[in-house]
Amino acid sequence: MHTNEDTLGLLAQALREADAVVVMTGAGASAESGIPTFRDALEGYWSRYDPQQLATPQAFEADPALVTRWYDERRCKVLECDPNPGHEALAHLEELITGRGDRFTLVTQNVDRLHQRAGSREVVEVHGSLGEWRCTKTGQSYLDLPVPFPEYPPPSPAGGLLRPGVVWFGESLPPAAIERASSDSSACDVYLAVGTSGVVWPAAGLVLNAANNGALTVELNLDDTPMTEHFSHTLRGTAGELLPALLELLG
Ligand code: BV8
Repeated sequence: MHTNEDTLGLLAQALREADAVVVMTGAGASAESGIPTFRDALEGYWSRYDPQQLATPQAFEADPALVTRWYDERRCKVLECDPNPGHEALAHLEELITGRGDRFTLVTQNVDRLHQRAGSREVVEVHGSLGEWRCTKTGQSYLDLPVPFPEYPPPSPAGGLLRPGVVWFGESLPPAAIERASSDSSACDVYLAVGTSGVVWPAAGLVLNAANNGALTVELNLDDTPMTEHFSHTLRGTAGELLPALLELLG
């Protein structure tokens, strides 16, 4: 059984030698920024809802006001939060790897844009973003609209409604994003998953692409997940502590 220290040393060495690196993040990467993880019991008024039920086209169809209010409140919350040391460490890791001419891809299931605010440049958002809203009538995308919306559901300038630019359960992932995530995961030497419960597909399955390519696969999480068995190594602890420690080792 490897200790965190052993695994950090092994991971740092593999990162020094890697030609291509993929990091996959989930809600746990943003937990230390104060953003509740996707499956943490929703807070306050929202605690009566199951996020998996709210994050669906059916819920939006049934009650667009409720669903758009939930997303707008999350959008406001995210804008009040800041990237944490884990986000910053991943931005530094990207600089290190790309600065020496090797490939780095950050695939995120998160919709909070904190990676970009921490300085990460190559971010593949496989589940969309709270910052983007789309007209239900024209499909037109609107970015960074004033917060909060004055009413729910927010009307779109084209006469339809605005829906959040996230991928709901039952919706396909943005083709370009999942294509990029799949091909980069299949071609990497190191695959590091940070703070994801590994229950949402197809994102959860990307580690299999990396493992099939003989990559070193590491799962950074507080606990085991249904995908733990597919990783060659695990780091157990918080992203905010372990990622800076990794960057420390990389100098
Ligand atoms: C699709 C946007 C075609 C919205 C989200 C194959 C098998 C089984 C089911 C399926 C399958 N293929 C498709 C499905 C159906 C479904 C699915 O996966 N269902 C599962 C849940 C049973 N998938 C889909 O519908 C996808 N679409 O495949 O289209 C299709 C369609 C229908 C049928 C077949 C095929 C679309 C999925 C996208 C859904 N949208 N988000 C929104 O945000 O509201 S997913 C949502 O969950 C968030 O994006 C979130 O990021 C994501 C995953 O959750 P996590 O990020 O992992 O967060 P979670 O809270 O779960 O866990 C946090 C983790 O962090 C924990 O492990 C915790 O221990 C750890 N942690 C906490 N603190 C820290 C920490 N770690 C480190 N440090 C810390 N400090």
